[in-house]
Amino acid sequence: MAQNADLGMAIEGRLAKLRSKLAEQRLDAILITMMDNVRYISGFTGSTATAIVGKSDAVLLVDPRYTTQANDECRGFRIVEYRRVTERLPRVIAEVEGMKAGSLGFEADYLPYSEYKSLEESRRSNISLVDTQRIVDDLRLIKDAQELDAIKYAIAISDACFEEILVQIKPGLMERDVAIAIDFCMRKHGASKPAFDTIVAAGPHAALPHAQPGDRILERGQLLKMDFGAEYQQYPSDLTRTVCLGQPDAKQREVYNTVLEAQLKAIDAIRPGIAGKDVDSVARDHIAAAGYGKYFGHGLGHSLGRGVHDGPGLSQTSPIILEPGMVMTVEPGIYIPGWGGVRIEDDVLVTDDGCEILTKATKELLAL
Ligand SMILES: [Mn+2]
Repeated sequence: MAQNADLGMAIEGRLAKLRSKLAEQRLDAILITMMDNVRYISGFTGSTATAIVGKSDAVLLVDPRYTTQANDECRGFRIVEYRRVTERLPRVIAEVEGMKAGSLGFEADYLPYSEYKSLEESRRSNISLVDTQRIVDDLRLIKDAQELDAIKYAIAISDACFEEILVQIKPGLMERDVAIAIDFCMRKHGASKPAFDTIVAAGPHAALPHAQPGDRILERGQLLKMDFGAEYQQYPSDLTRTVCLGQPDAKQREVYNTVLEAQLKAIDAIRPGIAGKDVDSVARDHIAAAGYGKYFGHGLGHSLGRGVHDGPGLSQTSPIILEPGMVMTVEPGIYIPGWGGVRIEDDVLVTDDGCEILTKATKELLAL
C-alpha cells in the first residue's frame, strides 16, 4: 500500500512536533522501539522496526522482510536493513546527524535489555543515553486529521454492524455464534480485523466486565452485553451495547437507565481543561447515588488511539487533563454477580468547546 498524500503530510506534522519536544528536553535524537510509536511516527505498517529521529535525520531500521515495504511506506525516512538489530543499531546511531557527541533519548519502558546493552557501545563515541518516558505516547493522545478519519471510519463500521446484528440475535443461539457474526460483519464492512477479542455475554455471565463468549445459550428475558470494535487503517473503534432478549423487567430497566444516565452526565462534563478523574467521578457519583456504587469497579474510559487502550483516560488514577483532539471512550457499567451486567460505551472526541459523540449506534434499551 503506497503512502498517500494525507498520511505523508500527517507524518511531517508528527515529526515536527516530536522535534520540538526533543529540543525542549535537550535531546539530539530519540530511539523509538515501541511499535505503535514507530508506526505513528513513520507510517510503517509492519510488525517489527526501530526508528531513530534526530534534528534533521530520520532512520528506520528493518529486517529483510520489510525493506521494500518500508521504502514504499516511509518516504521521509532513510531505510536501513539489518540482520541483527543489536549489531546494526550502534553503528547507525553514530551516523545520525549531530550524534557524534550528542544525547540520545530512549524509551525506558520499551527498550529490550539486549538492545540497551548494544547501545552502551555507543557511549565510547561520546553519546550519552537519556531515559525518557511517554514522549511519543503523549503526542499520540492528540489526534491529527488522518488519525481521526481512520477512527471515524472504524466507528462507522462497528455502528453498522451493531444494527445488522440485531436482527440475527435470538434465544437459542450461543454467545459465540453472536461473536462470530459480529466479527464476520466487521470484516465484510472493511475492517482489517476485530480491534480486540469480541465480548458477548448473556444473563449472569454479563456480570464479568471482560467475559469471553462461550457455549452459553441465549435465553428469553436475559440481558446481552456486546463489546466489540473494528480496526481500520491501524485505528480501532470500541463499542459496547447491552440489549434485552424480550421485554426487560423493572430491575433490568432500572440498572440500564442508571448506567445510561451516568454515561450521558459524564459526556456532558467532557470539555477541554477538565481532569479525566473528574469526568470519572461524575459517572461514579451518579451510580453510587442510585445504590450501585460497589458494582462499578473499572474506570469510566480510556484513551482510544492506535492502541485500543491507548494511554491514560477517564479514571480515578489518571493524571490526564482533557485537550481538544483527544478521543476517549465513555463506558460506565454495573455488574451484579449472579444477576448480570450492563455497560454502555461510546467513543467521544474532545472539541474546542466540549465534545462530539462519534458513536452513532442507538442507546435506547432494545427489546429483541
Ligand atoms: Mn473500551
